[in-house]
Amino acid sequence: MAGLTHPNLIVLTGAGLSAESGVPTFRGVDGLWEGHRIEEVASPEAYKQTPHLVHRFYNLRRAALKTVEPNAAHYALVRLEKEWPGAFLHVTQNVDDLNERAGAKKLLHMHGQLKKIRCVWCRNVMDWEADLDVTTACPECATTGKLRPDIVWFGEMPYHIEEVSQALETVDIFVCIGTSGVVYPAAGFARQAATKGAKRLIEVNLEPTEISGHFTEQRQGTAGVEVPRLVE
Ligand code: BJW
Repeated sequence: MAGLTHPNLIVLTGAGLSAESGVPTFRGVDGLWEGHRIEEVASPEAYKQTPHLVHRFYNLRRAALKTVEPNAAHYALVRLEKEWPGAFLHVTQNVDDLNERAGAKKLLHMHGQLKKIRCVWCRNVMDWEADLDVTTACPECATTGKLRPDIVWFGEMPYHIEEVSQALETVDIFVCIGTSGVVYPAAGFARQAATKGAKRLIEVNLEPTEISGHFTEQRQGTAGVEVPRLVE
């Protein structure tokens, strides 16, 4: 994939990366959760109005992580991370831990992680594997009812934006895998990369997306097949 001697590479991934592992995407045919759109369960307003529903949504998904494994695309990205001659950054919108389980190190979770929780009272962020509900007390400050998934909901500021913006300044190659390109700010990264002078912009997806027009190359197919092929 290289061309320049030490090109800077950014990989942006979305739900399509983990789809073949059995993690449902948000906007596909299986995109509704118990009849709810993601916007109805992933916002501060939803959490305020129906905290039980929101906790159940995240408890089920946190528990489901135990039943899934990384796929060929996760492993191929780790190979790329290890062998890439220039700067490498993988920015994922995914909240699962499949990249880490495949061995990823240079990874930023911009929408948080299912296996982390946060106390809105004492602000501590903690690793968490069990179920969470409105009666759970914070292990750090003992306050009850202030723990929430450490997930970036609609209307909240995604994590690591400064770091990503800086990397976009000097990006040479931008690869986007398995995202529908409808959720900002991530949906704007391809356009930003193009504006900053990235020479190759590659999109891997089952189908054209809202942002396909910004890419110089399309790899239409499953991430499990197309990502290892791209990395070879
Ligand atoms: C395959 C495949 C296979 C399948 N192989 N491919 C109007 C205009 C612009 C912005 C806004 C607006 N109104 C509101 C906003 C802001 C809002 C937003 O973007 N809303 C849009 C819906 C319009 N954004 C926010 O609120 C964000 N914060 C923010 O903007 O703060 C202000 C700010 C300003 C400036 C700079 C910085 C900040 C926060 C967004 C938080 C998103 N959170 C979620 C849920 C939480 C995580 C969780 O519970 O899991 O994150 S929403 C959900 O969508 C999740 C995902 O990370 C995110 C993106 O989804 P993704 O990954 O693209 O999945 P899908 O399902 O949409 O697509 C899957 C794709 O894979 C498809 O294309 C398939 O074809 C493909 N695929 N199988 C390859 N095997």
